Amino acid sequence: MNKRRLSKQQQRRINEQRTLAAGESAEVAAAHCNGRIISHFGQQLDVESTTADASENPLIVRCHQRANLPALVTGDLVRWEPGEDGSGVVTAVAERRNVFLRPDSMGRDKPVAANLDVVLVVIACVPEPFVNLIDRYLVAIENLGLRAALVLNKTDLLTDSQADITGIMDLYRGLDYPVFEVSAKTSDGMASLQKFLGGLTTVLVGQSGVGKSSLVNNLGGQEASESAEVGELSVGKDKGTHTTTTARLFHLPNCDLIDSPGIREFSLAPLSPEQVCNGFPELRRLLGDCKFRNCSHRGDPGCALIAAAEAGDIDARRWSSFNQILASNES
Ligand SMILES: Nc1nc2c(ncn2[C@@H]2O[C@H](COP(=O)(O)OP(=O)(O)OP(=O)(O)O)[C@@H](O)[C@H]2O)c(=O)[nH]1
Ligand SMILES: [Mg+2]
Ligand SMILES: [Zn+2]
Repeated sequence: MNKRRLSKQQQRRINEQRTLAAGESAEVAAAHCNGRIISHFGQQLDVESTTADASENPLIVRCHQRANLPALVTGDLVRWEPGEDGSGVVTAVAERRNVFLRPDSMGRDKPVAANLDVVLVVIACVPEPFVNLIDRYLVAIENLGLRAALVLNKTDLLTDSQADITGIMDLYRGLDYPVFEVSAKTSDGMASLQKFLGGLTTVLVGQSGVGKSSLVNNLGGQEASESAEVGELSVGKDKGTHTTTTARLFHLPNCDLIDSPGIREFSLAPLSPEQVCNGFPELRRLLGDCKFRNCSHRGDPGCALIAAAEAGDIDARRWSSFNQILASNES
């Protein structure tokens, strides 16, 4: 036997790699796909078949992925083949339209979900929200070219002493982010959130315990075929208990939602001063006005950003988180 002749299987693999290496547009590559990743568990993936009748009766197959593929995430469009034991194998992935990344505990960027229309940053009256955490999310989202929206959940728990929380929401409204104030418990405000999400694929992100999974369940309604697991806050500490452990895509009557595991900290991967500016729309528009093109915005003469902040044109909370993020990138 001629050893240099490729087996059919090898030939097919090479063809697949060629398809990917050619850098096809997402549409063309996606046309070759027959599945979408709806969840992943370590080395295994749950792939939903997107071929005929799948919307009527979705076929979900537990798959492995070929070793030559990059790390796949929920929302990825893939090509898969049935295996011998009822499981399947993912053989190719479509070019991603976009991907939401966040750093792991070692500071390395890890993909969370792909092919998104919106990243919904969820905060709640409990656990207490921080402008700085919201801003770090927004900087990451803006720099990935994704669209951000904000939800304040648990408004049923809002007390008179928490007026600053509604002030925070007004701050982001003033910056033109879509902002919603809701209660997944009482359904207050949910109708306008549902309308906004219509027809879109959205990933929900935010601290553990803010109610991301509860929002998914509320939006899924009574007839939802499956629900996301919800966990109580820790007793005495009002902190989330990391109930959701993997990003999972839910098909809801009018939209697709990806529930993601909550986090305690969101530290950004290293960014240049320009990238940090990019994450603040009210500062981004001043960028060209600094005296020096390579202005660090940290005390350089003729800095348009500092001038605007000193003139009171930039909200003090935002200016403080901008400087914190710049400082964290200097070390
Ligand atoms: N009072 C009130 N409690 C809520 C609301 N939404 C969620 N909760 C409660 O908040 C707790 C946490 O909810 P989850 O939905 O598990 O929060 P999560 O953001 O998915 O948390 P992780 O999966 O750990 O990231 C649960 O006890 C929920 O019942 C709300 O609108 N009002
Ligand atoms: Mg959850
Ligand atoms: Zn400057």
